[in-house]
Amino acid sequence: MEDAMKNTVSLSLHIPEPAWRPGDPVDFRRIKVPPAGALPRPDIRCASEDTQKLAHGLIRVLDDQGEAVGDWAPALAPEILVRGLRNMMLVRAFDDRMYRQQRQGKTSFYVKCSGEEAVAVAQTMALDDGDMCFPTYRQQGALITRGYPIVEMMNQIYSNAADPMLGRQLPVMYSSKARGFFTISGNLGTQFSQAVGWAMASAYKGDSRIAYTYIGDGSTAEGDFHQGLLFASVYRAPVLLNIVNNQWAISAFHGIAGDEHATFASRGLGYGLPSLRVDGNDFLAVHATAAWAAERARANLGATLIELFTYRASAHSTSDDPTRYRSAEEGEHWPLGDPIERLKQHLARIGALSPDDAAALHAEVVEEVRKAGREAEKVGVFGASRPPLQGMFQDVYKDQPWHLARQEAEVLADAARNGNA
Ligand SMILES: Cc1ncc(C[n+]2csc(CCOP(=O)(O)OP(=O)(O)O)c2C)c(N)n1
Ligand SMILES: [Mg+2]
Repeated sequence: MEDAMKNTVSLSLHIPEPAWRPGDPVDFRRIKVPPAGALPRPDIRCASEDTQKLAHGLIRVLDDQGEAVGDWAPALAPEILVRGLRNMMLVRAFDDRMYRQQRQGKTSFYVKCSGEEAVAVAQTMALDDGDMCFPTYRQQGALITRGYPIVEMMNQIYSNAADPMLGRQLPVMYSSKARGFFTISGNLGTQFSQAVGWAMASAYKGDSRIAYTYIGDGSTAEGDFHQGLLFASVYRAPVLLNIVNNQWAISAFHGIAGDEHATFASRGLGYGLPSLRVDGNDFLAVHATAAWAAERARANLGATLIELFTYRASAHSTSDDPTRYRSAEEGEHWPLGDPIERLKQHLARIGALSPDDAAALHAEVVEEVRKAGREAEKVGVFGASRPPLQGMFQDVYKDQPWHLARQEAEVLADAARNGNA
């Protein structure tokens, strides 16, 4: 009897590994890219289980020729699409410049969102300005789309005397109450449950504003993600819950966060949430699905989980060298293309923007970024100028506690003695 219960094979642990490492050939054939327009757009009153195919498939609107096809194709005016293109171009030009500035020692740290611009830009354009964004460090596109001055972002990146965060945040961790952009936190995942809490409060107060939030593929492995989904489902919180699956979490590939057997979007089905998996490099698909989820939230139908399937085209941050863990050719082989090039192709096809006009638009945003850069650099770059010393004591507590008041007085007296005030 005892023998019969013994294992006949020795156990082995499965540790997910990426299909290739630097030096290996790149082969993205495992990624199934369904034709654009193939998936239906259900009624917003649909149940979670009606979205099974949408959670396991991939919603796409733009086909290979740049034509918008299928039920999800949004009826957007060409001017709005051109504005979307401009916003994405501006984000990319901003990222490129700030990355270079870090290499020149003008800031300590920078994070690009190259290849993922459609995610924040298209969604923010699909929502109302009063809706509250709970971003990660890769959604600078939301802030730029809402018209926050890029020179203010640069002042923060340079940690200079005009830094709107007064030196209390990392360079890229922006915050803007006026633009409905919740303070970015370095503690991954926290914004997910905070967004759900904010959305619950909005509903509890009978307000009309909804929330939208983002989490990276790697960060879905944090408990905050699951807590967020549960509360959002139980209380039908009016919130868009986005997973940005850019395939990498620094050097860890998506499989280690658990998408080898089921898509990230399908996590939502277990919580009874309608769930969509979307081509994140397709501006029209991102816009259309966000608008659908927003309509559900505004009709008191609750939260939607959206996986935005995309590719992190650049390094994780200026502190990272991706050639050490992924093939340098990966980006060229990415099967879903580039969001800016795809929207440009569509605009040319519908006769809304010629390639020459697109080139002029690009030159215009590069100049806009350069001008803002000059203005910020006049105030000072990292090390040459700094936020006021008192800044670190401000806005930390509503009423300053006695011990901080004492520390502030000591620091200021010390600075005055040393001529650093
Ligand atoms: C709680 C926590 N754990 C770990 C880190 C370190 N860290 C910073 S970014 C990052 C990778 C996140 O990857 P992902 O969630 O996929 O987002 P992406 O950077 O790809 O946008 C890690 C592990 C952190 N900041 N916070
Ligand atoms: Mg990631």
